[in-house]
Amino acid sequence: MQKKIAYFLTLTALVLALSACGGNNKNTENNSAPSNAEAASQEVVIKASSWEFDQAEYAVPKDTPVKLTLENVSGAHGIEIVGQDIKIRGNKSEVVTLPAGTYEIKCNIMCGNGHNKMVAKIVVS
Ligand SMILES: [Cu+2]
Repeated sequence: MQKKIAYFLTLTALVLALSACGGNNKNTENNSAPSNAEAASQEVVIKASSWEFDQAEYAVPKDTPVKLTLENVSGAHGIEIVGQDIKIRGNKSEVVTLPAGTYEIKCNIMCGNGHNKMVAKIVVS
C-alpha cells in the first residue's frame, strides 16, 4: 500500500513538473512529502545497453535531490535501486533523494541472455 502511494506521489510530481508553466508556485510545506521534483541539483544519467550499464559505479551526493535518468542505448532495460523501492523502466527520469551508502542497482526488465549481468552500484556520499 505504502509503495503504491509513493509511486502515485512520484507520478503526480512528474505530471506536475511536466505541466507546470511557471505559474504554479504552490509551496508544499508538508513534512511527510517534500516536493523535490523542482529542486534536483544535478542529473545522473545511467546508460544501459545489452547487457551492461555504462559505468560500474555512479556517484550521487547524499540527502540531495538528484534527477536520475535512464537512457536505453540498446535493448529495453530498467533499473531498480535495491532496498530503496526506486524503479525506472525505459527512457525515463525520476528525482530521488538517497541517504549515504552504497546501493546496488540492477536491470528490472527481463531483457535476454545477459540480464543477470546488468548490475552496477550507486555510491551516495
Ligand atoms: Cu534486464
